[in-house]
Parts: sequence; C-alpha cells; structure tokens
Amino acid sequence: MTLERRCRPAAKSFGSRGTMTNQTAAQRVSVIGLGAMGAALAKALLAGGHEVTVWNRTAARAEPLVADGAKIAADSAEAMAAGDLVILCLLDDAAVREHLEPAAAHVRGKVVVNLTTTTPEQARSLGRWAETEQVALIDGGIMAVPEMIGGPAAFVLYSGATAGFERFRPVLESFGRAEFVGEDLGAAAMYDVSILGGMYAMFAAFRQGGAMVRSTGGSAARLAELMGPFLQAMAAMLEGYAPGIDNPADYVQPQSDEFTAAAIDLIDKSAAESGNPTELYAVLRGGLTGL
Ligand code: FVH
Repeated sequence: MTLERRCRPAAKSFGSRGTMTNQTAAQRVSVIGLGAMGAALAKALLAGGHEVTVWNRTAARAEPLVADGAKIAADSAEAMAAGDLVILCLLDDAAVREHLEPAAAHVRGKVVVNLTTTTPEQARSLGRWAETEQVALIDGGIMAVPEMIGGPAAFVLYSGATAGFERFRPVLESFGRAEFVGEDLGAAAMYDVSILGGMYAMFAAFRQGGAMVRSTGGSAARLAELMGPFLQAMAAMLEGYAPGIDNPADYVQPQSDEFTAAAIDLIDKSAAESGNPTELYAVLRGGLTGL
C-alpha cells in the first residue's frame, strides 16, 4: 500500500449519535466471511476508502468485491495477516473458532471484531482465548439487515476491548452508528438477543392479531396501518419504564397486575372466540404480571 493511499481520508463515518462526521483515515481491514452480511460490510469499508482484504470459503463470493477494489487472500490466515483490524462475519461460533484459533500468530497484538452472532457465553469464552493470545477482542451484534449497512438506520452493538474499539471507531462507523455497551464481552450479544426478543414478540403478536382481525372481515394490512403507529408510541414509553427494572427496589408498576391480567384475559378470550391459539397470551401474562 502506498503512503498516499494510507493517508487518504476515508469517505464517511457516523458520529456517536448517528450524524455524519469528518472523514477518517484509511485503514487496512480484513473481512473473513462474505455471506450476505460479510459482503455488505466489506462493501461499506471499500466505499469508505479503506484497504480491504477479503476471504471466503466459497471463493466465488469474493469476486464482486475484488471488482470493487478488494484484495483476495488465499486462505483465512493470510487474510488476517493483511489487516490491522480483522473482522469476522461467519455463520456461527464454531466457524469463527475454526479459523481464528489456528491463525493466532497473525492476529496477536491486533484488534479483532467478531460480528458473527453468538451467545454471550460464547463471546466470553472466545475472549478467554483472545486474552491468552494477546488479541484485543471486540464482540459485535449487528442491528440491521445487509441492505441497511452503511445507511442511517443501521447500528451495531460492540463490547469488549475499549481501547481497540475507540481506535477503530471511525472505521466501524462505516457500517452505521457504533454503540459500545460495555467491557464484558458478553454485553453486545446480550443486548442483541434482548432487542431481538422484543422484535419477535411484536411479530408474533402481529401474526396472531392478523388472523384474529380476519375472522371479523378485517385484514392484516389494515391492522399494520393501525398497529404500527400505536406500537411506535408505546416504544417511546420504554425509557420511562427502565428505571424500575434497573432498580427493582424503586419499581413502580406502570399498570397494576390486576389491570394487566384483565387486559390479557380479554385478548386471550377474543383469540379463543375466533378459533385462534391462546398460548402467546399465557406467556405474556407470565412475563408481565405475578398473577
Ligand atoms: N443477514 C442478516 O440479516 C443478519 C443480521 C444480524 C447479524 N447476522 C449474523 O451475521 C453472520 C453472518 O450472516 P450472513 O447473513 O452473512 O450469513 P450467510 O449469508 O449464511 O453466510 C454465512 C457465511 O459463513 C461462512 N461459513 C459458514 N461456515 C463456515 C466454515 N465452517 N468455515 C468458513 N466459512 C464458513 C459462509 O461461507 P460460504 O458458505 O459462502 O462458503 C458464509 O460466508 C451470522 O452470524 C448471522 O447470525 C446476519
């Protein structure tokens, strides 16, 4: 790489509040894994002006990125050796360990960001390996689909090596807003699955609600029009609800157990009357009330 290229400012990055900031210096970044998400990450890095080396088990998936200026490595170890920042985006924890552990000598002293979805304990376990090998490990949880990467709505949760995160924050902001959530390597994965839990609860209730309104001649499309804005307004109340969860001693019930249980009973009965399953509401009653 020429000095001119190393010093060339990268094109764009997002500040800590999601706004565009000054241009950042180009960095040598390796991306291991070019599935739908890894390819989107590599593309965003190239668009940001970084020097990107890529590797994928199925080499053909690297071709469009090579056409866009990425260098292709012969194997994962060679790819990791090429970058000052190494990013892994593979299927699962097993695939990450399969490639990272034998390449320890190539990542020693470097910052490695694992954007593969794992459990918090898998992230911590990899952290124990990284500590032994003197690798600054950061775990990440991507809160976006590939098409959103580099766009204003994308954000990525990070936890682990704070200094490594701060050093490469401008590069990581190529993907979207970078949210550091703690030094515990399991923290990003725990926020990730908690947010996904909220998303799945919403989709489950919408799917079931769609079936229920259809029994009265309605449609899921009409329900979406009505439910979407209402849920957005409800989502705005989460912050007010948080202090009582953070400090259970000060917990103030937003609605009484009796009120909530009665509301859920109404939904449950309406589902049963329309011939729909009621298991979802039994779970909600258990999660929201002591009744
Ligand atoms: N796609 C999404 O919307 C979500 C958003 C949230 C975060 N996830 C996580 O990102 C990881 C990768 O997801 P992906 O969408 O890129 O997944 P695929 O398109 O299925 O690509 C999988 C890549 O992993 C490679 N791979 C699998 N096993 C191995 C292995 N043993 N050795 C080397 N590479 C392996 C696979 O290679 P190939 O099949 O092309 O040869 C792909 O590159 C994931 O953790 C999501 O949960 C994405």
